[in-house]
Amino acid sequence: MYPKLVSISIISVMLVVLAPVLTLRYTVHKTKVTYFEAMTRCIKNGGHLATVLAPLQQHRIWSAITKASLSQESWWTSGTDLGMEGSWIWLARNVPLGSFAGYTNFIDGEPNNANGTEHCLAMVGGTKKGQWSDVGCDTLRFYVCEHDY
Ligand SMILES: [Ca+2]
Repeated sequence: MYPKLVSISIISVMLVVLAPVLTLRYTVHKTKVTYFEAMTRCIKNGGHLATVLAPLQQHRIWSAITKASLSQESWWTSGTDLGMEGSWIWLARNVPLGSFAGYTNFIDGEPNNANGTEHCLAMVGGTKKGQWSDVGCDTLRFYVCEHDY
């Protein structure tokens, strides 16, 4: 390929990947609900349960949580492997975890599907500072929605 074409291709790919990252805003909700209730509530609010494709999204979401002084809590995202054990997707966007440059942010030893009942992905607060774990979908947690501007 010609250098110009290569540059244009690279810029196009970056825009496709980055545009959704940069044009989302996040809302944090301090009501404890199940994964599916969180998903439903975000949609009712005109958004989606949060998807964390890239480090920048993780940073922006955890900043919003920290700013709200809620970094000790744990938070629903849209990650789940409920459809097929070990095959994680961001359900709200229907894309696999790691779609962006292989990025994931699990706590060491997670996901561990403890007791065979952990199929939904939460950001864990406190010392884990927003890293991810699989947890039971019926457990009650705060949640983060994302909205297009
Ligand atoms: Ca786990």
